[in-house]
Order: sequence, then C-alpha cells, then structure tokens
Amino acid sequence: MANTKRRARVWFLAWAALAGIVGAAVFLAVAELFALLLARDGSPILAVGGFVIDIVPQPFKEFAIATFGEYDKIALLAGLGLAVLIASALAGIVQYLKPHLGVVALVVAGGLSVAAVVTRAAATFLSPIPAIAGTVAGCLILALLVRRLRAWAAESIGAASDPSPTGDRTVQAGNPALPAENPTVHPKGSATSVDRRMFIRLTAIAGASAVLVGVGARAVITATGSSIAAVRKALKIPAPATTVTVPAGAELDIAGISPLFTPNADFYRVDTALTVPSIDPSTWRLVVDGMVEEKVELSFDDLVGMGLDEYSITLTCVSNEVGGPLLGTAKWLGVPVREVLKRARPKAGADMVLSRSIDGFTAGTPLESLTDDGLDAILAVAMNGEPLPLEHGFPVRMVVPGLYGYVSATKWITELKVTTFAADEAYWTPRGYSAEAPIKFSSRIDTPRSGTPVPAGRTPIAGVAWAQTVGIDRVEVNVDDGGWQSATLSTPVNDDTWVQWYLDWDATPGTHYVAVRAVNKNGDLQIEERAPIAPDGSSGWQRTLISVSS
Ligand SMILES: Nc1nc2c(c(=O)[nH]1)N[C@H]1C(S)=C(S)[C@@H](COP(=O)(O)O)O[C@H]1N2
Ligand SMILES: [Mo]
Repeated sequence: MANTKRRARVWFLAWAALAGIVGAAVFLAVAELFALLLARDGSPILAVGGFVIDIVPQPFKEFAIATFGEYDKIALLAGLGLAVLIASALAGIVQYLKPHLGVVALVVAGGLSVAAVVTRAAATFLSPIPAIAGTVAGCLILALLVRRLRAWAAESIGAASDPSPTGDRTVQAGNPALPAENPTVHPKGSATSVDRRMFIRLTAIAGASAVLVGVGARAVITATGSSIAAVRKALKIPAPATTVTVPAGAELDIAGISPLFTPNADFYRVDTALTVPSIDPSTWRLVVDGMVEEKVELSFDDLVGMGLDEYSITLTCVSNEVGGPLLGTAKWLGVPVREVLKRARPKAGADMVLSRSIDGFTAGTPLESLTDDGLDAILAVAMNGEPLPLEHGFPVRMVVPGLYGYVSATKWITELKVTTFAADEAYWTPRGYSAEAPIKFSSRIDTPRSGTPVPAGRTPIAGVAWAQTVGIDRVEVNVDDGGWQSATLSTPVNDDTWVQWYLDWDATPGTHYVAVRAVNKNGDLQIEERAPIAPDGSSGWQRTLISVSS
C-alpha cells in the first residue's frame, strides 16, 4: 500500500511538471501573439536569445561556432528551449508542492525577459508588453491547473490512506495510464474523477491552444520577413556608372579552387543576429550624426541617387583561422562612404565612425579609412549583380577594403556616428577584440584537401591569397620541406581582391606536407608566427597533410 501511494505521488509530480510546461507554453504563445500585434521585437525567446549571444564569453562563442558552424544559432535556440522546458517543469512541481512559489518563479522569469527585451537595441515603450502579457497569462494558467491538480491529488491520495477497500482506487486515479473509473460504481471516486477530468481537459486545451497560437503567430511574423524577400526581388537597382573590369587570366580553370567571385549562396555569413532583420528599403534611413557640422539623413533613393559604381572587394572575418573558410569576394555596387560623410562635414578631432545596425551591432572604423580618396570604402546595395541578400545586410551595408568585417562591414546599417575611439566603443571591443583591426594578409590552399586523397601523377596545388589595399606580389609553396617554390598567380582584378595561385606538382603515392606563404606588394613576408584569432586576427603559414593514392 505504501508503495502504491508513493507511486501515485510521483505521478502527481509528473502531472505538476506538465502543468508547469503548459504554463510556460501559454506564456510564450501569448507573448508571441502580442509581439505579432504590437511589437515584433518584444518576443521574449528572441530577446533572451539575443541577450545570451551578447553576454556569452568569447571562448564559449568560439566553441559554439567550431561545433555547430552555421547552425550555431539553431543550437542556441535548442539549448534555450531545453532550459525553458526544464525550468518550467520545475516551476510546475514547485507550485504543486508550495502553492504560489511556482507562480513567483514564473513572474521572475517574466521579469527577466522584460529586462532582456528592453535592453535590446530597437526597444520602444511597446516592446515589454508581449512579455508582460505572457507572464500574466502563464501565471493564471499555472495557478489554475495546479489548483485542479491538488484537488485531484487530495481526493485520490487521501483515499489511498483510507483503509477501506476503495483505497485500491488510488492506483487507478493516480495512474493516468489506467482508464477512468466509473463514478457510479465508486461513489467516493466521483470528486476525484471530476477534478482529474477538469485538470486533464484544461491542460490539453491550454497546451493545444498555446501551440496553435504560438506557432501561428511566429509563422505570420516569419511570413512578413518573406514579404521583405519579395520587396527585395522586385527592387530595381539603377545601373552603375562603372563596372569592374575582369582581366583575361583573372580566373584559373582548376578543379577545387575557390571561384574568383564567391556566389552569394556560398558566401560566408557571420553576425550576432538571431533572426535576420527585415528592413523595407522604402522606409529605411541612414542618419549621419555625431561630430558633424550638419546632420544628414538619406533615404534609399537618396543614396542610390548619388550614383553607383561597381567594386570588387574581398571581405575577411577576424575569426578566420589560418586556412579557414571565413572570407569571400564579391562585386559590390555602392556609393563611397566619403561622399556621404562630405555632406555631413566631420568636425576636427573626430577619428572614428561608429556604424550601427538596426539590431544594435556596431563597428568602429578609423575615420581616415573612410575619407581617404585612395580607398574604396563603400555603402553597398548590391552583391554579385543582385540586391544584397537579406542575410548579407539588405538593403544597405558597409564594405571597407583592408579591415576585418567586425570593424567595418556593418550590415543592415542605419547610422554613421562620427566620433572618437576615446569616446565610443564598438560591439566587439569590450568582448576581447582590438578596437582597430587591419586584415593580416594571408594565403590558403584550396586543393588538394587534407582528408581527400588525390591520385598520383601531375596535380595542381592551388588556392587563394589576399592582401587587401596592398596586393599580392608572390605566393610560395613548399612541399615536404623541399624548399619554397614560386606559384603562378592569376591576373589580379585589383589590390582589394584576392588572387588565385597554383603550382603543378608531381604527386607520388604516400603522404606529403604542403605549406604556403605570400609576399605582398610592399615586399613584406606573410607572418610565420602562429596567432589565435583574438584579439586582432590569426597569423601563421598554412601547412596541410595531403595523401596521394597510388
Ligand atoms: N549588423 C551586423 N553587421 C555585421 C556583423 C554583425 O554581427 N551584425 N558582423 C560583422 C562581421 S564580424 C563580419 S566578418 C561581416 C560578415 O559579413 P557577411 O556575413 O556578409 O559575410 O559582417 C560584419 N557586419
Ligand atoms: Mo567577422
């Protein structure tokens, strides 16, 4: 008897956990509904996710990117979902054991999500409403469900301690796997069955409505994102005044080498945005303010009306390891940043431009990198012949040759604040990265790949090398430490664009070490010393192990 009673108790705890999960589901669903109706940026799950992205320590972030790659954000959401599931199950159990305490826990969680929401970049006075409404609804449901559950438990476990033969009933009442009993046969069981039925029915209805409303609201919000995709598709960008001349010999015909221009679909993506911002170009504005003689505001039409030109520029991420994939080249259509800054007339003493994204990300770029006539720093609106893809900054982003993306390549840009390095800090500066970060020029072996054996015989060793703003003079390859040999370079498009290189090699069966290094047009040799990506980019010569089959 004591055993069945204990089993029944455990079952009630499980039901309480379910009540907690349903309470949390109602919380999130009502919040999503209000987010849809009132404030898109008020979604607690996305705000908390964004908050987590901003606060997780750098080594953990690197681990996440290394482990989950492009799926790092999905992994974060899955982890967050699991945490919510466990926490809400506990809240249900707490509420069952100590009424009110579970509700208090939910209120605390609601308060934390309000805090996450209001500290997000785009927050308005409406932003906290979804989290508040969700908290109220979640608490009501949790309290209601657990009250029913306790009534059911009191009846049922109370009966279990009753020495009368009806005590057997407990096993049934406490075990949801058993069919409902017939109240006419067990008169005392009727109260239990009513409570049980009420609890189960309420739980099912609340749970199902939460899933429907929550998923529905999110689907509608996502559909709005795809309406911006439709706006993008229909957008006509005026023809540029000049286009990039691609000289003969600029692209080598070698299997496995990176194409000269990286297709948009293959272009690496790095950002802190949990969901891709949806910006309608017809309402987009760029504000130039801070230390300027005149505050300037430009619409999308104003910007493209300044005249577009085409630029070939290789973009590089500071997180690119030696030999890594985080860089790509595109033909960008844009307007020089200097032309926009000229209209605002920066004041003396300014030395930095803090560019801001709609989602709060910021980059700090030296003012002179943006005003120098010899540098093609641009506000880009198109990438490889089409409007910027949504993930790459639609409708406008910055691209600055020679600087890592995190200090220059702001996507979904909305503001250029002319300021000083002393007065302002960009997103990554307090997170372990240098305030200023010119690209360390480097070279990469694309083929053969380590892990993919090549047949013996004549095989090209080939890859890319980049030294944005300076240009690559020479690439050298070393096979099995047999001495450095000069590789053949493709004809450069310009100094802001990577070059391709190759060396013909008589591959013999077995394993071989292949190393690569570059020399830039200033005559500097690529840094040999290995450095990690933080604080200002990796360095070192790539050396890979290649296997050749017989
Ligand atoms: N709004 C925004 N812009 C951003 C970032 C970001 O996190 N948010 N990341 C920067 C970094 S670190 C890099 S390397 C480039 C990458 O641009 P891509 O995703 O188009 O390749 O975008 C930059 N611009
Ligand atoms: Mo980056």
